[in-house]
Amino acid sequence: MKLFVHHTPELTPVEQLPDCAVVIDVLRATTTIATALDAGADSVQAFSDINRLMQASEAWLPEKRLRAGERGGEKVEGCDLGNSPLNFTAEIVTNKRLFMTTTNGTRALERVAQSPTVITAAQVNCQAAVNYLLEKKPATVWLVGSGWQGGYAIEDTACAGAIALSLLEQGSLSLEAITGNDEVVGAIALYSQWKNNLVEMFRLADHGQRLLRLGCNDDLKYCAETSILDVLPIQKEPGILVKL
Ligand code: 3SL
Repeated sequence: MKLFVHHTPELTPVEQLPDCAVVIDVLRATTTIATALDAGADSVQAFSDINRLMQASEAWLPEKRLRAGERGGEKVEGCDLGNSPLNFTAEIVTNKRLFMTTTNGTRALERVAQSPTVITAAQVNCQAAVNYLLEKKPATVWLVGSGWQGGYAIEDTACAGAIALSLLEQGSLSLEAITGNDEVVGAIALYSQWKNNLVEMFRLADHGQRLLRLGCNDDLKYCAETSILDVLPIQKEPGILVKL
């Protein structure tokens, strides 16, 4: 297994695809996706464009769908929910399809949607992603961060590092054997430095600061919890994720 870390959708190569793409948006899209599927949502359909989301969701009965929209950290008008994972409770999401658009995470999903396998990871379900990779052993794995509007997001790279480090430790693999690009080594170093204080790192992060200004302190704490959910979102057809 060779790992490649790509910090943002924009830095992700366009002329090739991996055997398995792992899309990461710790703050907060892939945390929300894991939380919603764990809580009993039927599926998550991701859109980068709000108009396409509104159109596609019209075909579903209102009682079977939820529209979740976020731009700039805030809920999009006309949607049922924003992107705070804490709002995706069993009471609200059970048996519903979630139609979701976010600033960056859904764009990252779109970027690798044609890969043979696409899964999503965040700190909250990091171990589930590691278990899947250790079991399936895809030859090439891209850990794709969502970033923020084309820029780097430190929390996504730290999560990529958490996955890479767990693969090394639990798969008895050597760093040399799994490293596909320099970013993998950097991600492991970053996670190793902050793994005991991820919340503090999130509070320093650009997007963490943005969320704090919006009053989302509890979201940061929740998003920093490691492997509390044993759920793996996997793409069953382009743009549609279900629980494995
Ligand atoms: O950009 C995204 O995909 C979102 O996760 C951003 S936010 O955390 O909802 O603000």
